[in-house]
Amino acid sequence: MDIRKEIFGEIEGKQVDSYSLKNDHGMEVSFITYGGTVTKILAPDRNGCLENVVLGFDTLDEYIKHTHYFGAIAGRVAGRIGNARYSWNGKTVELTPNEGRNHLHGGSIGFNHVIWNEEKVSVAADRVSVTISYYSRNGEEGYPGNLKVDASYTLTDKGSFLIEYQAETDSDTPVNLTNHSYFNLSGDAKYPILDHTLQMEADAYLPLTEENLPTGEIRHVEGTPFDFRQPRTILEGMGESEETKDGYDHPFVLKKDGSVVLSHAGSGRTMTVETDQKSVVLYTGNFLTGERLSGGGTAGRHKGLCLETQGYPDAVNHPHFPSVMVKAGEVDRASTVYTFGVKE
Ligand code: G6D
Repeated sequence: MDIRKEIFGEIEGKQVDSYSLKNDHGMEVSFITYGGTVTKILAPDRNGCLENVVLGFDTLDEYIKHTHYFGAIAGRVAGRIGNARYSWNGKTVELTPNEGRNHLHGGSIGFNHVIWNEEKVSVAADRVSVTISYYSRNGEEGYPGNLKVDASYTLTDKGSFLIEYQAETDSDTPVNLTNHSYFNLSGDAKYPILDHTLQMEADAYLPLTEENLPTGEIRHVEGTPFDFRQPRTILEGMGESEETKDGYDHPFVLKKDGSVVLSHAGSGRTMTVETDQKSVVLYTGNFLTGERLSGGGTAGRHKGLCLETQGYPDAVNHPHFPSVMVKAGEVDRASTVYTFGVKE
């Protein structure tokens, strides 16, 4: 087990570092302190060939310039908040409207655009871990309360990558953090993800408005393109439905302790996602443009898919959704485990 730390660049005189976590079987997870962005996950295929299974870049400048949140932490609140506002205890809170009239992924300078600080590095026989932190000040993007956030990235010797968040605030505020990695198990973004097989323990999904906001309905997946209770490919799922003709960008309601399994027949790679979060947004890279990626591949429509484990989007405006509000003095925790494997 090993951790390597290097300087990745600097922004206005502030250093951005990169960390590479390695286990004893060649698997590697790299991330940078800019946005807590996961830049590389090397995972073996059925022949033991290690390739990058997330979309990423080689330079800081490319991460600063692109608008697709590749690999980044999304927050203070991931997803959209309608009309960039919500009410709490009789007060209306106005947030930054950074996508039309709505608020997306924490605003114009969300957690993906800030430099996180190293808190702790630990190396054990079966895992290596780095914890980074960010102090989000009261009023940032309109959010109330000073929020201290820790994000811990851990790689185990069994091929699991854990992302654990911990947040504490001095005033009631919504918190909904996720990681926005685009996965592509073919390796180095060689092929689109339409042939990836997905199985999700989710009986329901949240239909969306024209603005990609939840309508408030919680709809059963039976007989819909959102039924991944049995494994099927993304393309099979999309079918001819109007809702999914361009791909998916939808929240799924996970069953308690529900998991998600993504696999790619061509490489034999599998990825199992387990989380304590109540939903997962499946986004199939419908709006990706042709950025040149590390490893020589190019981004582009459906060249990666996100499984953004999180609370329900726009929960602050839907009282019947599970709340994402964190009270002053409370500690909010969230964790997701991505376990990589191969199948014959
Ligand atoms: C688009 O609608 C999608 C979002 O879900 C995604 O997170 C973003 O692109 C990167 O806005």
